[in-house]
Parts: sequence; structure tokens; C-alpha cells
Amino acid sequence: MSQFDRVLRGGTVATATSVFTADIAIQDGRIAALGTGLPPGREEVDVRGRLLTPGGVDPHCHIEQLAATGLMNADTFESATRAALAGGTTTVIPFAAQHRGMSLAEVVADYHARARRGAMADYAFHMIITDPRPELLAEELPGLVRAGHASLKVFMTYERLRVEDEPLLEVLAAARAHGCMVCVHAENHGMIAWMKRRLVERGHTAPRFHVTSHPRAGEAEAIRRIATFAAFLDQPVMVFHISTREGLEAFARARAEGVKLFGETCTQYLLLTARELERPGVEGARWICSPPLREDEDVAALWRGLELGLLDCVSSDHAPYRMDESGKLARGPNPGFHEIANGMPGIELRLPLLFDAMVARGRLELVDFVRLTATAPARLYNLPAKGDLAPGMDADIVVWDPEAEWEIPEGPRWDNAGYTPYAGRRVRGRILQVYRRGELVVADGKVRAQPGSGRFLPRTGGLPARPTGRLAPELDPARNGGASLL
Ligand code: DUC
Ligand code: ZN
Ligand code: ZN
Repeated sequence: MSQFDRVLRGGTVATATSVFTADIAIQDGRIAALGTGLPPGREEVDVRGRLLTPGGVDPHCHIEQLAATGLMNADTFESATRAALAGGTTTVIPFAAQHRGMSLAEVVADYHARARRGAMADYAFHMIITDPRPELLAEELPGLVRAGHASLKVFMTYERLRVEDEPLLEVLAAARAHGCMVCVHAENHGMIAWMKRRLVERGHTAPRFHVTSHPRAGEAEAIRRIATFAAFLDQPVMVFHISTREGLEAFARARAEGVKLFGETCTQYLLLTARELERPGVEGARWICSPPLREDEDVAALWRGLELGLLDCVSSDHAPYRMDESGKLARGPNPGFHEIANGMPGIELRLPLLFDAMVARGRLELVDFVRLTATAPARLYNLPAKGDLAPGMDADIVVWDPEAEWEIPEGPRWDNAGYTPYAGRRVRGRILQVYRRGELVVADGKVRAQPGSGRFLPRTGGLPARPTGRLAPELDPARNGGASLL
């Protein structure tokens, strides 16, 4: 038998199901063996006293993405995935974002080219569809799904992005036909537009009014609506970035009724509240994201949702804009809340913040942390070689000092946002090294991967999240003279 390339010896290995002491042998970028007393490798690494977790899978992040306003976010594939690796995330699923009138295939080709140039982490794409023209769904979508783009995102709000109910049903039906997950930004558009207009007319434009402009009830309404559509058409749906107690309740109710819904929340909804936006002047703009940060009771409800196993994964929703004229202040030095780009950075700190909040503070088990940040997103989005430490998996491994305490500094991080919303926070658990497909890409506080060394991960062969087989009665061919309406 040929010698292993490398053996990480004697670490505490954590997966989504168990925590145990083992050696991990790496060969040709994959985990070749896992056990005690493995034969020596060409390189031996002593990881006794260290914790080893699978590389993080961030299933929702915005990278080098052009907004409908024409604003480019602060990160390139190079800077965002450098930050991802530094923070232990070895796989990302950003977006290929269509704007109205664009060809989806051209959009995907364009994001592919950018990622090929810069990505250091492995990646797949969710396709954002804002303009589901019949020919796009019939002619472009099937080929793109076959090429491995087996998930898409639609918005129920935003003037230039939203997909109204009838075309949304078309998207769900097309996704069902081609085996594609549909991720949804679920907020009621009319409620946000109405609130926003009234707030602006009355001069309530400070950053904190961003929160008021997204009524809590609007999230629950949209989740109920998308759940109704998902059940009607028997199409699995991922509800992105759940932020409110009411939204979580609507989600939980639909799930209890058997609707095939999946749910995500993000680091910021678990750790931050709307109080951040109350800072003087335009400072609060740093914490403007959508859905907005909410209240303590929402934070508590989301944690309960994690404890009960209701929510499937925690993403970063990394959407970085600098606090200058290239980003948050693009519309002037004192913009109203409605003129400030939505989003905050988070791709680098997702794992350290969640390790601290979940594991070090004892709210959840280590296995839950691994499941929510790596294993579950890998399974949900069909990344079979990712998110686990087991023979045959890609050797994406994070080596932690689980006891090290540190303070998140003010200064710039690896991404291009120029700030972090979490500066000054003390956390326990520090990432020491990161391996991506067996290569040591983070060590001694440096990221060593080459731009463009990240690999595209085509997701073919159908999604793990299958329809339930229970269509609405009106769609039963028996009621329609034997004809299918799908
Ligand atoms: N939705 C997201 O998912 N991210 C950033 C902004 C938004 O509206
Ligand atoms: Zn969204
Ligand atoms: Zn997002």
C-alpha cells in the first residue's frame, strides 16, 4: 500500500453525529482513512489537544455581485473566498444574479468566469431569477440545471427583483420538473413599500427606520404564502434568512403540516439586534441588512428554533459594502435608510462566532455546530464530498484551539468590507489551520491558497430534497380529464 500523503494524528474529530479521538489520513486531496494507530504518512502532523471539524459550507453569500441599482458589492471572488478560508469555510454557494432582461445562461457564464479567476474556496452557484420569462424557464433553465446549477433564488420583495405570485408558481413548477431547489427571500412587498413611503414622506429616514420599514408581519405572511405554493405544487423550498419569531412560527406550522420546507437563519439574526442601528448619524448603516436585525425576543426564538431542530442551517448572508462612496454612502454622505445598500460582511467570522455562541457558551452541542454550518448545507444542496469527515470525503479540515479566547479586532479583515459588525466581541475557539482538499491553505495567520485554485462543484444527479408526491387536488390529472397541468 502506498504511503499516505499526510496524517493528522491524535486530534478530537467532530462530525454531525459524533465526537471522537482519531488520526485522519489524507491521500490525493481526500480523506483516505480515519481511525487510531494509522500507518505513518509522508508528513506527520501532531494535532493532539486540537479539535478538527469539517470545512464550513456557507450556503448563502453574495460575492462580486451586481445589485439591481448597479452597485457592485465590495468583494471579488478572491477577497471573499480568502476571507472564507481564513474563517474555516472551504465551500461557498454565492449567486449568479440575473437582472431583468438578461439571459440567465449568460449571467451564469459571467459569474463562472469571475469565480474561475479568483476563487480560493470551492464553490457552486444559486441562480437568482428576477425575470422568469417562459422561454427562460423552458429553454435556459433545464440546461443550466443539467450543468450542475441545481438551486435558484427568487425574491418576493424589492422593486426590481421581485417575482409576483403567478410567475412564482411558474418558477416552482419549472424547478419541480427539473429537480431544482428553490430558495426564497420571503417578505411581503406591499407592506415594505407602503411603510417605506410613509416613513420617508414623514422624514423618518435615519438608519434605524430601516427596521420599521420591514414589518415583522410581512415576513410571516410571505412565509405562509410560499409554504402554500410549495404545498400546492409539491416543490421543496428553502426559506432563506428567517429573522422573526412570527416568521419562524409560520415556518414551523407549515413544516408540521408536512410541507417540504427548509429553513435558514444567519449569524447576525442570532447575535445582533436592531439596537445596533440606533447609533448616531449614519453609523447604523453598517448594520443595515435585509431582513433587518430584530429584537431580543426574535433572537431567543431563533435559538429555540435551532435547539428544537427546526432550522436546517446557519449561513452568513455575506453581502459586503464599504462605509464609503463605493458602498453604503454611494448616494451621499448622509443617506436615508432607503438609500443605503443592504447587507453586511460575515463570511470570515461565521464559524468562530457560531462556535463561540453555540459550543463554548454551551447552547448547543458540537455535533449541532458541525451539522448547521457544514453537513446540513452540503446535503441539502447536493455537495456529496463536502461537510463531513469520513473516508472518501474531500479533506477539508479545520484545526481549532477550542480553548483560546480572543477579541475580534476593529481593523480590516481578509474581506474588502473595511469593517466587521462584530468588532470588540470576545470569543472562545480559534482557528489555527485549514486544509482544503488536503492542501494546507491557512496557517500562522496567513492564507496560502492561490486565486483560481477553488473548484466549481457541479450538483448533478438530482437534489436530495425530493418532492413529497402530494400535489394539490386541483392538479390531480384524474380531475382534469387525465391531463397534467404541470
Ligand atoms: N437578501 C439577501 O439574501 N441578502 C442581502 C440582501 C437581501 O435582500
Ligand atoms: Zn434575501
Ligand atoms: Zn443574501
